[in-house]
Formats: sequence, structure tokens, C-alpha cells
Amino acid sequence: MNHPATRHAFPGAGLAFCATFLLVLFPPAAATAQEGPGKEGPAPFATTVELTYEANDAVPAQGGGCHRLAERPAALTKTPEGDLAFFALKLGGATGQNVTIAYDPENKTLVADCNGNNDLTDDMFLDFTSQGGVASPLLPKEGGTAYRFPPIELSIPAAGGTVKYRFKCTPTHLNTTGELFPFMELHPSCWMRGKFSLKGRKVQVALVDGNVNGRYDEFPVSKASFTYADRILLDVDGDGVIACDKLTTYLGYEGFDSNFVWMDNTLLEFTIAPDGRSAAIKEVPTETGSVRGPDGDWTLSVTSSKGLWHIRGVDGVARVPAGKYGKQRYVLSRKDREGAAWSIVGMWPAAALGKGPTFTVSAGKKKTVKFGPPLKASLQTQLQDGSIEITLTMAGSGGEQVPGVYREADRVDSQNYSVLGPDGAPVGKGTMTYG
Ligand SMILES: [Ca+2]
Ligand SMILES: [Ca+2]
Ligand SMILES: [Ca+2]
Repeated sequence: MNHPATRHAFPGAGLAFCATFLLVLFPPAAATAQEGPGKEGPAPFATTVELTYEANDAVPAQGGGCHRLAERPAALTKTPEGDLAFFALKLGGATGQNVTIAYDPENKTLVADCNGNNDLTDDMFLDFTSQGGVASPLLPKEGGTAYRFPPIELSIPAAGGTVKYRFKCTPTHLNTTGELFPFMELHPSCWMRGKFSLKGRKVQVALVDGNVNGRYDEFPVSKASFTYADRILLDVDGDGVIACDKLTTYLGYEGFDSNFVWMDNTLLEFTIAPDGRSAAIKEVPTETGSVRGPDGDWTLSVTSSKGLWHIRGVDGVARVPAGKYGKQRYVLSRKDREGAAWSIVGMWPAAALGKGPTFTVSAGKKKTVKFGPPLKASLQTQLQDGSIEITLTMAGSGGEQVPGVYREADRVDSQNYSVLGPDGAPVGKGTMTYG
């Protein structure tokens, strides 16, 4: 994550300074928040959802990696013509299965041994130029071109039959060393998808085999390596799209890394069939308290004893199970007088190391949790070659970094400022643009 900073240089003034001020940028809240109801729901909810396979090319999963082989694998019996580069794609988990891929850098053709028979002439042959490949230039300082091939589908044996994956192969020709150097990026991705009805509303659910081993029911207790956990994705906000449909991450605001999920003021336990074709979902009765955050609507992502949760505050208040939570990040939205929606995104970088701030909610009690406005902007200046370089960072009331302020979908990307001398007279002014 980039550090939120703004840089601007202007000539003239000579003294370095450091200043902190409150930023009146985010609109104040329009309404007073009401605390939500504090009672348990009626009868515990339970259902079973059937899920079906759906290919998803948008989201890369965490496979076991892909590496270039130094030479042609001895086990191969037949290969296509050409001066080939060979790669081994290792699928994740205990299966440890390898798929051999051959790439012809000169002709931009590619074949993967999808049927695993060590014959590379009986699989789907991909020709970049005739089959809809996309070439994109790399950043100028790296130089070169990435060749993204159309997806390849592969079936592997797994619990309850076979499981399908799709792979996107992107041989990338780097020329930092003055010569072409091909390597592969592979994006195995697929999920099981279905719908269930929770207290009167339909909820889309998708399961992700995050570690690419054909099972969908692996949720590690330890959060140390949660990158490789399987995932439950839910259309929590009911907009018809699971956030991960569009984002290249499983940890969006609709992704969960354990089989306990808190949504719609309900604690749900998922018991997932290993092959991902069905899931039993039941409500777990729990004592709750409430979280009082800033006014407005927000989603606060927290770590809990049962994994990553996304607490949704309406008019500043959310109900949650009693327990201890770690702050991760949030999105906060308010409307200004013209009805335009403003939002800010905040995060606690130390949370990634397990050292972020925590808070505890007691049953039947309300806990005030600080984040969001007032935003504090810090300016740091440095004298460089006769110019002053100014760095602007924004922090929220919970000590979090605020890398972005948005009006509707647009980032608010400039700030007018003036610099005052020791006597209070302006010595310079300008407009800063977020970097
Ligand atoms: Ca083959
Ligand atoms: Ca798995
Ligand atoms: Ca959604």
C-alpha cells in the first residue's frame, strides 16, 4: 500500500517547518445516530445451500507457484516444434500436482499438459496472435511486454470427483538485461456459487479454493498465513455483485477467511462439503453489544476470534457479538448538503503485522470506537536545491492513515494551501495534488 503523501515544490521561502492542522474536508454528519436494537433475533436460522461451479477469470488465486525449468523435463515424450521454454506450475496443497507448460518465445505459442500424460501434442495449443491474446507494455523502467494468453481449463482429481481450474498464462519478456527473458504468471481461479435466503432476503454466496487443492473447506485457525486460506464470499450489501467479482483480492469487504461470518446482525456458521457443492448454514445464538463509531454509514473490517469480519455501521452504530476485535481498515460515507456521497478510506498499517489497535465490546454495552474525522493533516517540508518539498499525510481520529478521500466515485485529488511566515503573513501558496 502506498503511503498517502502529497509532494509539491515551490521556490522562495527559506525555512523548513513541520505543521499539523485539522482538515475541514470531509462533510460533517447530517443526522444524529440512533443506537440499534440490542435484543437477540427470533428463532435460530438454518438452511443448506447448493453450489455450482463457475469459472472466474477476474480473480487470481494462490497456487503453489510457477517456475521456469532449466531444461526440457526428461519425462516428456512429445513436444511441439520450436525452441521452447518449459515451466512447471505447482498446484497448491497436499496434492502437490505439477503441470508442465511449454512456451515458444519466438512464435508466441503455448501449450500445457492438461491431461498429465507427458505428451504436449495432444492438449489445447494456444497461438497468441490468432486466439485473442492481449499484449501490454511494462513500465518504462522495466521495459518489455507481457503477453496474456486466453484462459486454459484444467481438471484435477479432488474430493467427490474432479475440480476445474482456469489458468491465465502471461509470459513476460523483460529487457532490463538487454535480452528477452520469458517467465510466467499464472492465475488459477474458480469458485462454487449459489444463493440462500437469510431472514427474507436472498444472499449470493461463493466459495473460493484459495490454496488451489480441490477442497473448499479449509479455514486455518492461525491467521499468520491467511493468504492461503479458502474463502467465503457474500454479497453483504445486496447490490447483486460480490465485491471480488471486480476486485483482484479475496479480502474485499465481502470476503471472509473463516467459516464463521457476521452479517445482518447474525452470527452464521458454515459447514462446507469438501468438494464445495453444498454448505449447511446455521445461526449461532450469541450475546451482543454495540459499537459506536463516527456518524455516517461505514464498514469497519476487524479481526475477531473467528476470523476477519466486516462490521457495518448504520448512522454510526453497529451491533456485534461481544468480544475482542482488532482494527484493520474501513470505508466511511456521508452525504453533503447537495446530497453527494463522500467517502474516506482508512487503515491501520500495523494491523498487517498483528500490532494494530484493539477494542473490546461487552454484552449489552455500547463501546465507542474512534476512527474517521476529524482528519489531521501533517505537513513536512524539506529544503532541496532551493525549493521546499512539502509532504502531506492525513490521519484519522483513531491514529489511522487516510490515503483517500472520495466525492461520489472521484478521488478528491487536490488541496489549496497557503504557507504563513512567523509573523502570520503568507509567504507562498499553491495547490497540492495527491501523489
Ligand atoms: Ca498431454
Ligand atoms: Ca482449499
Ligand atoms: Ca455486494
